[in-house]
Amino acid sequence: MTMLEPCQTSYDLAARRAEFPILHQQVHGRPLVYLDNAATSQKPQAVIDCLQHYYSQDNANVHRGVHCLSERATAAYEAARDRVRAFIHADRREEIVFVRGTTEAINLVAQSYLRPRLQPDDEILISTLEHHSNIVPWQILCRQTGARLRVIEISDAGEIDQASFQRLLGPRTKLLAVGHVSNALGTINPVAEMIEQAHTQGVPVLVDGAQAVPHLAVDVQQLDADFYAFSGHKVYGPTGIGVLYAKQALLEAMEPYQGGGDMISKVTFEHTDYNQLPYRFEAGTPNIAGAIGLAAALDYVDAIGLAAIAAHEQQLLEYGSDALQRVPGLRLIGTARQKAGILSFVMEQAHPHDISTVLDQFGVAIRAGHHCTMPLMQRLGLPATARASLALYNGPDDIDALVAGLQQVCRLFGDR
Ligand code: C6P
Repeated sequence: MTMLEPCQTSYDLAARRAEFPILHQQVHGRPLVYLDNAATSQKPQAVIDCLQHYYSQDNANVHRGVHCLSERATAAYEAARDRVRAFIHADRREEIVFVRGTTEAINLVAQSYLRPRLQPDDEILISTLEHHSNIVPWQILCRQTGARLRVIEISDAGEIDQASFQRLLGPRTKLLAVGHVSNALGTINPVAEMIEQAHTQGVPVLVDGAQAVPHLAVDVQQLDADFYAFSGHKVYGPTGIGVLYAKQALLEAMEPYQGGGDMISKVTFEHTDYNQLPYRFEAGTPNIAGAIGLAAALDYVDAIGLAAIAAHEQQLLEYGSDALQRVPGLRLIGTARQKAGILSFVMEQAHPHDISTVLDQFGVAIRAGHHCTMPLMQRLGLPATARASLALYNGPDDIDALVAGLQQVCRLFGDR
């Protein structure tokens, strides 16, 4: 197979890579090629420095102390909330709830918003593409309330079947919960149109934005999303921090599902008055450093610009799709017209886990498995896929290294 020409771009890839210290190492004697960004992305020096500064200069609990460190920590934590608000274009800081990640955000909506509003035979609508984090919380809720989970079909290319959506959206639907970008296939779903459609029937919408926020500019007001969830660690921030955006009127009408410190304004043994928004939903000491680190990550992304990042990644996605399709026996899984950041594939010669093991010997990190989308894999008739997922520091040379590793898979497991 001939190597492809690197794609032409004015994007300063070398500068970007220089900002990520972890990338500058060898794995099994080869330069690390990190293509597992959908699982978690690497952290730029700016985020690492921010965390180090926080822990070495400002660390204290928030909203509690009147001493200097506590005031500094509180100011930085609340500034992080403002940063997130601006990043996703929310109207108000009260609409930004810090959580552990996308999973916790969805569970919060399930238990605090939807549970008290569900009757037996009500319906929750999701799609076949969903991550387990956008399936299981609704299943738990269905078991708790007698409601039913309805699932929108997809095409073989991995696009949501809009006719199926129209059919299933009805008077019993109490929530539509849909991913913005599929983690397993990379499909960008037409969430704005789906939200508009759902709203015509008075159905609120939760968008799982875990795989969208690192790749697309998100404007929650333009989308008119009722709830939007994402994780810090996929957008170059720390693990253990994430965001639930929710329209203020919805948050106002919700009961907290976790009780404890910080979410109260007054407690007696008889009664508790809850704190104002958004603290009502942030029980216990939050991940202060995580929130501050997330703000640094969003600053970093904004400084480069999501438009530039998206253009670079799209070019790379095309380059990667072309290159992979030339590998004998390889089939791309997920060929939607609108995609972001994901190259999922299977090979006739080898199981995805074997592919991943061989690639690791080449220093190439990908993910193999069901990607926490077992029902989707079942729909596609596959036990697993191999998945290369892109970030702003990947380049054509990373794809070339991936392809070189796959050629070794062909040699080891036999060409067709
Ligand atoms: N997907 C992947 O390798 P947490 O774990 O809460 O940060 O994110 C969960 C989650 C929810 N929705 C989508 C679309 C996701 O992709 C993920 C995380 C990772 O694809 C780990 S399974």
